[in-house]
Amino acid sequence: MTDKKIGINLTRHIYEKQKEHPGATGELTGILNQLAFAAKIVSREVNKAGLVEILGLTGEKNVQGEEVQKLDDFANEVFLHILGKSGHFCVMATEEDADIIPVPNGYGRGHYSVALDPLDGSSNIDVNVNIGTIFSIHRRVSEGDDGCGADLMQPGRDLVAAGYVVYGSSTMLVMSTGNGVHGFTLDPSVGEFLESHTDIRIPEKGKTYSINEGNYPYWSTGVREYIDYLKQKNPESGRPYGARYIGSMVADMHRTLLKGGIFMYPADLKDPEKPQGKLRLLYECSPMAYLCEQAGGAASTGRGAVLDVTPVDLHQRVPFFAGSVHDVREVEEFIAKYD
Ligand code: AFP
Repeated sequence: MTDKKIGINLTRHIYEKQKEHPGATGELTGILNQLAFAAKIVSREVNKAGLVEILGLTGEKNVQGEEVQKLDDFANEVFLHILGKSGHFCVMATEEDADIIPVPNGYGRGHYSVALDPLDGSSNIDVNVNIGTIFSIHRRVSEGDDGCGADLMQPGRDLVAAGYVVYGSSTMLVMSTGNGVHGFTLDPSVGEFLESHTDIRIPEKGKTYSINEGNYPYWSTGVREYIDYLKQKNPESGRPYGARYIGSMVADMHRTLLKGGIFMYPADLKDPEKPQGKLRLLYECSPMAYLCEQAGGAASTGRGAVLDVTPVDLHQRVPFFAGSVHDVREVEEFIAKYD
């Protein structure tokens, strides 16, 4: 029998990567297994969402002031329950909770912190469009028993692992532990994530741009000039670019990782309360930036690498431009020139 016939599951992949690091304790393997387990539970619920009483709103708003969907709530509970009791973490944070989340008593504290967007793109749930989970894992920096905010508020450059799960035409887990980016597709018949995309590399230059163009009047001159430029006819440089925008970061970034191009959520003047755009640093931009760099791409705030931003707030937002190196450098040039 060959690996090709049976497939390599996530556990074996992580185990084999771990063997390349003689000092590894196996804790990261345990973490990724628990994340995969939680993702399977959420995937199961997402797949039958139209059939059971789980579509729609809970009637509450989250810390971001956004309407909470029932599935949002469910995914948040599942991830916190499973990760909180895994013994691997000292503290957690999610998009749904204003403050850091302590690990429940009686389950031990581990050497890592985790920040999560349990169900990103949730406004797409009710219309059966792809949604996802994003996770980022840092090694704890505090001492003592319980972890604290400092364990979470670390630059993306110091991540030890990050990834996402996309609940789409199939459920896929895409992650990196600093050795490239690898994708695993859930085989529901055996209940395992099987390696399907080894060492994902972003093409150096893309053909598509991905942005909510309805925000055009609210962007800076540099961003507007860049988007106008992408739409000009210039076959030698591959323009005009095609446009693709799902409005679900995981799905838009998944396409960008596999096919290249650029995904953007710039700063805009639409909402004075969100002058830095919409996307959150800790559990959206940092982990996606980590994956981009690991796949040979780039991720920028428009003025520097996202991974170099030191967080000052748990739910901080940053402008985000990510994907093919050529395209990210080009938007940076426009921003430097016009803004
Ligand atoms: P929701 O979770 O409210 O659907 O927001 C999704 C998201 O955070 C991210 O996944 C998208 O890329 C982005 O917002 C879409 O925002 P716009 O609707 O403003 O384009």
